[in-house]
Amino acid sequence: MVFRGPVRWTIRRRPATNGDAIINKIDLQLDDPAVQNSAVYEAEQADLNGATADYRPQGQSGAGTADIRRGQNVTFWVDSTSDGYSDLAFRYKDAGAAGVTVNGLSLGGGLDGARGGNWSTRTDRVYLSAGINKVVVTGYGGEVTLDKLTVTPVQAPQPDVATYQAEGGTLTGTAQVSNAYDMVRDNDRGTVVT
Ligand SMILES: [Ca+2]
Repeated sequence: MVFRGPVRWTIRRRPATNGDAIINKIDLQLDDPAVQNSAVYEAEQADLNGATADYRPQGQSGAGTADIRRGQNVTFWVDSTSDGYSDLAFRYKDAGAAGVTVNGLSLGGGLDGARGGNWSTRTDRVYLSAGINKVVVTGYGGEVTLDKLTVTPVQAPQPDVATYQAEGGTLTGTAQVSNAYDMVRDNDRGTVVT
């Protein structure tokens, strides 16, 4: 892994710590948008089941395309670093129709409507599981020329999370602050309210 730009390390210690600090974990967040960019899966490099790789120049991405006829399919193994939504963009053309499944679930509609030899792109926002996801394009009729699948993770908005420590509140009744609980760690300040 290559880090670009400044890296800031922040280590919090519990107030009761004396001597050496013990680091439980370090979280790294990658802020470089260039690294978090889309992943491109060329159809001609996918698993072709009956579909044919076509390397004729036709304005495609990469070296070629995959020609898909009825009953043939192309399988992409899409890697996702986490659970969440991604935009799947299929670039295709020619007079045919094909359906798409993601992890066995069919997407509504299909790849069709491309006419006149022009490239079209269909984009679907789908939920991917962390790890490997199976995306299959299956021909329904005619011939679909599939160029590539582009996968772009949808960046989740950062939640506005505010943390209020219990010991920072107003104590009433028999409530009192204690630091006698060693299991309190990570995001806590080492004290609890009992
Ligand atoms: Ca291609």
